[in-house]
Amino acid sequence: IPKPLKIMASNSAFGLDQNTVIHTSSNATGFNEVGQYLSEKIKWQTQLDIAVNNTTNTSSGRVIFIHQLNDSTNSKKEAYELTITQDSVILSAATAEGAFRGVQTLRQLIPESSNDTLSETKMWLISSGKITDNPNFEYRGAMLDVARHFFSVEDVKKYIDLLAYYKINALHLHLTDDQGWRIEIKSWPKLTEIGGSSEVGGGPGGFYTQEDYKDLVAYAAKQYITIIPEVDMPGHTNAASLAYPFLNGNGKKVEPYTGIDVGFSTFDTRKDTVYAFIDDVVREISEMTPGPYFHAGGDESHVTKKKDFNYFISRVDKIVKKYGKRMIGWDEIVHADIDTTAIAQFWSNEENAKIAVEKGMKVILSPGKKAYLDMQYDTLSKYGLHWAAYIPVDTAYVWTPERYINGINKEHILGVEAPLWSETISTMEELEYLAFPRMIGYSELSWSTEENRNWEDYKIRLGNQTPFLDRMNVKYYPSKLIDWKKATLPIKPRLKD
Ligand code: NAG
Repeated sequence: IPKPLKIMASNSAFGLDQNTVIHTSSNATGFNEVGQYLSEKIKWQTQLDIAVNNTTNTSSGRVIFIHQLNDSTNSKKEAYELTITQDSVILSAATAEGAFRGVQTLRQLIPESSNDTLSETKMWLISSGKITDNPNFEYRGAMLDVARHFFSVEDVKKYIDLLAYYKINALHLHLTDDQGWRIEIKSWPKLTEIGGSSEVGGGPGGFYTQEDYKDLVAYAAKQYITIIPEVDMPGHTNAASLAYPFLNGNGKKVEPYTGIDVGFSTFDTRKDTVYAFIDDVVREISEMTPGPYFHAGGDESHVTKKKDFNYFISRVDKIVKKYGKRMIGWDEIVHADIDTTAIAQFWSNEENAKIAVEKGMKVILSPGKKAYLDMQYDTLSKYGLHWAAYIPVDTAYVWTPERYINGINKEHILGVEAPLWSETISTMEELEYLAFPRMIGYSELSWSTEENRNWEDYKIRLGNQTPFLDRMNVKYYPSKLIDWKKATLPIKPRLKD
């Protein structure tokens, strides 16, 4: 999972054992790192120590080649080809990013246990054949709300590791909301000093220092995941206004907020000082963010007058552009006068999504009824909300992004993103319960083509994810729709090997 574009199975197997070596294209950027990464993951999964580019050792062992395709006409960024025979595994890609995606496929092909009858040493048999793969959508995202409840750097890193395994390439961090401001801004220190120390339910909150944030960005980048920072405005801004009351535009005295209502706060959209503040925030965050996007929120500004909202969004769009980023906003932003390079993230209003497309903007699909990870699975679900729908594992998977909204087709869609809002969850275990297994289905919805997706086939492959999820110590929701294929051998969680 996600299902590759083309699979041709053949009738033998490659034996992965302690004599196997990994060879990478020496002069291609990033390929050696991908080889090292594969070696670490093989060790984590099998305990085998596989050498990378160790030329002294080649004659005895079978080889995994990771090499760069020289064919510059076929330079699709994330495409790869995997050819497995009895003697070798050849993973080829035009970029290290493509090779990295291919490595995830290879990891999934390594069986859970070794076949010790064939050889004196332990050997893992990888079925032979050829896989040709390329994603259906270029943007395959997950969103995590670290504002309603704060999640530590370690928690987010574990989520990144899990997302990478399923070829997700964008992690959108919802960094600010009414209940908390989670990112250090050096020029406005009270944002985190005051705005960072609360959360839903009155807990202690928390925030990322700039060093923490850079650490997360770098950690994600190594797994070819782009971090998309979100500062939600002009609504959802109580925590910022609590720190700096001049920002507040709703006329009431700013009080700390730890409930779960939405739509009651707003920035003052008419003051230049507010835009000077936003300029600093966008600049500091953009300087730490190598990715091309800045998410400016824009949802549920219920107490901001429409005219003021539109004026605000178009001014923020210009600030975002000034710092070299492309603006993403929730679908409400489409009414403002903004550059058509801005991207609308559809979540609830189909008319807004259609307006985006008429204006020539691209959309990211995050339909609340299908892709909101914070929706309960059913009435008995321990965590989550259900304002949009109950979303069982099959409902989450069975829909077609290209045909979800009339008139919005493949060419209008940048990709799919699954948001996880955190009003009802505060621990990693709770996060995992809502995100898994549904997130795995969203990865297939955004990577695999419609012809390659089928619930009956998917649900078997999902059941086969159990050993990986168990080894990662993921507390997934054990939906009765799935036959969870527990490993026959007890798996000790090896989180930090
Ligand atoms: C919406 C809000 C969000 C909230 C979520 C809960 C968007 C774009 N906005 O009301 O702040 O956490 O639903 O499902 O989703």
